[in-house]
Amino acid sequence: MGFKKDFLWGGATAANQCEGAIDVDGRGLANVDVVPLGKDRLPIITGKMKHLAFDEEHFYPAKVGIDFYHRYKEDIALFAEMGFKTFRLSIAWSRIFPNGDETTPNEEGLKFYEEMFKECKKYGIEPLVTITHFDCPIHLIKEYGGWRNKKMVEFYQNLVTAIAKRYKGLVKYWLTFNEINMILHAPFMGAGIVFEEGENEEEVKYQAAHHELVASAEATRILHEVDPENKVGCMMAAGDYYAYECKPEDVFESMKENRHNLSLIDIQARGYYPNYLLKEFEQKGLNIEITEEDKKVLKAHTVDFISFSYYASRVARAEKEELTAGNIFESVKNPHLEASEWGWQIDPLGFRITLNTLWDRYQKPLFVVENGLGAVDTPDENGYVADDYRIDYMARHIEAMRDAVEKDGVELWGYTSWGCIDLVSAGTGEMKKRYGFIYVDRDNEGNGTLARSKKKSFYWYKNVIATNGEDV
Ligand code: P53
Repeated sequence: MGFKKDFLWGGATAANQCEGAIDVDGRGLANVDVVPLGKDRLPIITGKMKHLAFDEEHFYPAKVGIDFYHRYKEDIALFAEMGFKTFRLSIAWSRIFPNGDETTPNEEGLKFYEEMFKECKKYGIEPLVTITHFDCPIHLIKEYGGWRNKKMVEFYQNLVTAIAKRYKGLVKYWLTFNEINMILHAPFMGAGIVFEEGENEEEVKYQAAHHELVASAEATRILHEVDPENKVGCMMAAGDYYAYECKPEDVFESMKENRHNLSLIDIQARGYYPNYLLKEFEQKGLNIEITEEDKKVLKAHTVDFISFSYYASRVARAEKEELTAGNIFESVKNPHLEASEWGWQIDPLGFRITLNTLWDRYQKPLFVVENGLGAVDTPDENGYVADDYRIDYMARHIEAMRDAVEKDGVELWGYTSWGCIDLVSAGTGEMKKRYGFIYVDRDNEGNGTLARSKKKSFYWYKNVIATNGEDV
């Protein structure tokens, strides 16, 4: 027996990477709107370069995205044709609270997602909702400094209360923060953080992370209170670190890297700070404010399930050299693996290993909410994309996932592949780094008709779902 009968197959997106329509129906400006394509993107998303408004010299892919805001009905119909059981999307905070600190939500924003959820339900598709996927209203960054400020917890609770009440009965599966550990790598994207000259960046990041952790626990409380049927998950960018060699120094390094990556999930899953992290704060002299009340909240409202993205495994080595290129997550190159065109190391067995690590560590149900291959697609003269490379990547990963379930006994609720329809890359802002089963006619510079067409993988994934992952 492989996947359970009601396994949730589907695909995943995020508001800022597909919706566009950033200034309609009362939506406020968000951090993710003003991150441009090009060489300034990395310093901006990592909080090193302050950039909180549009200018003439950059191109801003989020302005239009793939125009999902206006085309979601057509797109959801295509997802339904593939047989999706679930669709992961995120709510743009600034559609609901344009500035973030209002007390009354924007009705047009609430209405938009309500319609979208109803559209999903029409086809029997269960929405899987990320409350925050790298977005933060710009006003909250300018006025409060983003998640470095504890007031954010309150604003986030207002958001959660509004959507929990409004979408009761329409949405059952919720994720609090997308890739919460991304805050340690790309803090502007993860937490609206822009560093000030000379400040202790690690302290700022962990303080912001602490606020998100408390907010996540409060969200779990609210969602459970509003509807005991709600299932609330955390979400991390996963991928185990291997030791480069079997020498103890490399093994120790890999243990440290894995802990670094898992630390915030340890807290969301278990309800308390792990000793190794508290010791690290102490040794580095990081002064993180954690109140007794915070500790109670964290303890009382742990998550129901663990969700994660998996694209690649990583390697740790005591002597650091030969880092892979173009990644937010730095890793030593693994000589045994091939990499994608963007340098992400392809490792299906690593997926099985990571699934086992998370299951063994937390003993909570898992949900794979991102996986896939970012690649350049070249349509033929008829506009058709024969993406065998993507099919190959996904087939091998789905097989590895099946082994984790069937042979290792991992409890897994579902699988949503990343960017089921082509969308803007979070890391690079490119359109040409595509993940979809559905091709979108748009290029890096914004040329194209935005028309949708089915790739070869569309038909392949349809069959995967129809056979419940048996025939890949
Ligand atoms: P892109 C880096 C490493 C792992 C996951 O990424 C990451 C990133 C950010 O680049 O993000 C997740 O688009 C994220 C999605 C993102 C996806 O991975 O850079 O949750 O928003 O699009 C793929 O190829």
